[in-house]
Order: sequence, then C-alpha cells, then structure tokens
Amino acid sequence: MTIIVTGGAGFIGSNFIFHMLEKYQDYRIICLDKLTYAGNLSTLKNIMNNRNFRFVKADICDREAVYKLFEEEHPDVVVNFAAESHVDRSIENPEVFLKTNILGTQTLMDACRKYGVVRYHQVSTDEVYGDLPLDRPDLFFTETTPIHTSSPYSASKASADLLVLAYYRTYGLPITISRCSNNYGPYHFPEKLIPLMIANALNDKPLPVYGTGENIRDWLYVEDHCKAIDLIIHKGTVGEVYNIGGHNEMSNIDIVKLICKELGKPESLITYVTDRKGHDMRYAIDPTKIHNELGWLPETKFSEGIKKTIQWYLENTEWWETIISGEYKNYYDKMYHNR
Ligand code: NAD
Ligand code: TDX
Repeated sequence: MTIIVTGGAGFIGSNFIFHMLEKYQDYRIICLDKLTYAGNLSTLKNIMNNRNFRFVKADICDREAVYKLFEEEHPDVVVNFAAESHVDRSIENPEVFLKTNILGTQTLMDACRKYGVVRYHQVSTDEVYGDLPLDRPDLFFTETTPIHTSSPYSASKASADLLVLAYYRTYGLPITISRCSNNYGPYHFPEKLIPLMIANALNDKPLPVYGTGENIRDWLYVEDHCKAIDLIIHKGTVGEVYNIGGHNEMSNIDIVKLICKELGKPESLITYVTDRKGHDMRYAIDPTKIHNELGWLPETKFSEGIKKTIQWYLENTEWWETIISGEYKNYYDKMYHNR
C-alpha cells in the first residue's frame, strides 16, 4: 500500500505519519508538503532515513508537481491534511486559505481521477458546522447538521468538503471525509491556544485570553484523531462523512488555568484581550456514527493527554523556541501588541 499524506510536516499530519509507519511496516508513506510557516522539517527528522518514507516539497496547488508525484508513486490512498489552519490568520488574510484549502483540494482530486486511487480522504473540521449556543448543552454536531460557517477558514474548509462530495457524486471518486474537533498534543504549532499558553507561561509572558474566555472547544488527543483516520481509510464507507470527537468540552479559561496549575505559574499571567471577530461560542461533536460503524473510541483522557503534552513541550523546548524566535515573532507582535 502506498499512501500520499499531504501536509505531513504539520501538527496532525506528522503524528499521522508516525502512527502509520509504526503500525504498518510494509506501507510506503510519501509526505507532500509545501513547508509553509506551519510546516517544519525538523518534526520529521527521525523518519527521514526510514526506507518506507519519502518527503517531497511541493504545493498541493501545483498541478504539474502533483501529477509528477502521482506518476512516480501511483498511490493507492491520498490523505489530505495540507491546509492553512489558523482562524486568526484567515481573518487577517483570507486569500491563501481559499487557494490552498479549496483549489489545492481540487488539484489533488483531479490527480486522483487521472491516475486512479482506491481512496481520497479529506481531513476536515467540526468548524464547518458553525457554533452552538452556550445555554444548550443538549445540542451536538452530527454528520447531518447543516454547514454554517463563521470564519474565512471554516468557509474554505466547508467549500472543500462540498467539492469533495461533488467529485463523489459526479465522477464517482472514492472519497471519505472526517470532521474532527480541536486536537492537542506534540508538534502543535505555538500559534494555537494550548501550545501558545504553555510557551508563554514557561516564559512568564502574559496569557492572552480572547473575550471572556467562556468559549468552549471539544478537545481530542491527536493520536486518537490519527487512529480514527486510519480506521476510516481502511474500513470506512466510500462517500460518507464521519465526525470525530471525544465528548471533552472545556472552556478556554479553564484550559488556561489548568496549564498555569500544571506548570506552577500564577493565574495573574492571564490577560483578557479583544475578542476574535465572529468568535464561535461552542463546538461539540456527536461521534456516534464512527463509534457504531467502525468501533472507534478515544483512548486518551484529557487529564492524561494534557500532562503528556505539557511534558512534551518541556522536553522539546528547542522545537518550539526555534519557531517563536523566528519569523513567527513578527506575527505574534502584529496579532497581540496592543490587542
Ligand atoms: P498545521 O497548520 O499544523 O499544518 C498544515 C501543514 O500543511 C503544514 O505542514 C504546511 O506546510 C502544509 N501546507 C500548507 N499549505 C500547503 C500547500 N499549499 N501545499 C502543501 N502543503 C501545505 O495544521 P494541522 O493543525 O496539522 O491541521 C491539519 C488538517 O487538519 C487541516 O486540514 C485542518 O483543517 C484539519 N483540522 C485541524 C484541527 C486542529 O485542531 N488542529 C482539527 C480538525 C481538523
Ligand atoms: O491566544 C489565543 N487566545 C484565545 O483565547 C488563541 C490563539 C486562541 N484563543 C481561543 C480562541 C478559541 O476559542 O482559544 C480557542 C482555540 O483557539 P485555536 O487554538 O486558534 O483553535 P480554533 O479556533 O478552535 O480552531 C482549531 O480547531 C479546529 C484549529 O486551529 C483548526 O484548524 C481546527 O479546524
């Protein structure tokens, strides 16, 4: 089995590649990644010499490069993680989100049609469903919840999902889609809530909480997401959408307070800052379908996962310190200075 994993130098894609190389020692895994600010080759350093692994630097929008790779490798499966993934950046500059997240998806699917694959899997997000009100804890996103997006990021991901479903219906492309809740774990880029708060707390810097901090996210340990995608590409039904989430809702402020406690840092570091524009209130996934059809259940409890994650950031300071001292510093100053 040969699998092209796009966006494999990013957070979830890299964790997925590690999982697959470890579990299926006869599979060939090719990582196709543009190495944007979010892609980091040092993340893949331990597998660069693995004979079942190949890294190719290319843009998923570059048709020539994508077709060339398909001609060389004849993949059986494509798993598309490549995306612009940060909501705040999409509010500042939507264009690259539309290019990569929509047109990049189209290019990959065109290659799949031209060369033939047994599966194209689109890694999507719960954000395509919009948000839920805080005073209705009985409501959850199911696969039939209408698409109702808030940010340019979520609109681009929803557009891609619709295109993927259109390629299934129109051309019979064998697709599946997964929509996962917020992930956390090793190699999470420090612009996102959990790693940003860990890095700032360790540096005794202010912890910028947007708005009131009451917004709720449904957190899943990244390995559990990777295992769910592994199940879907092997056992999932073509043409279907699967929600992935572990019923682990937490408010942002509770997460930040927990990180302070785990690191022995004072809550006085917490600073409330101007809210995100169009900020979604609550995400909550109903994972009944993937549980009933594929037997998936999350394995890592949040209380254990957050400890493991914090420990990873403590043991891998070089990985994130290199990021926060480089180009990312300009982004941080722009987004948080005088906010
Ligand atoms: P990330 O930003 O950490 O990584 C994205 C990767 O894609 C990077 O390696 C980057 O270099 C690469 N990339 C970006 N544009 C590219 C292009 N044009 N061509 C080739 N490569 C390109 O993102 P992540 O958090 O790992 O998310 C991966 C996927 O999972 C995304 O599709 C995202 O929408 C989805 N998702 C993420 C979460 C989450 O909590 N992080 C939750 C649900 C779904
Ligand atoms: O500095 C911050 N302060 C803060 O209060 C940051 C970076 C975030 N927040 C809040 C905003 C959100 O309510 O924390 C929450 C989580 O924010 P992010 O980490 O930016 O994630 P989110 O916007 O929920 O989107 C994530 O989950 C769904 C991923 O980045 C997406 O790629 C995924 O699709």
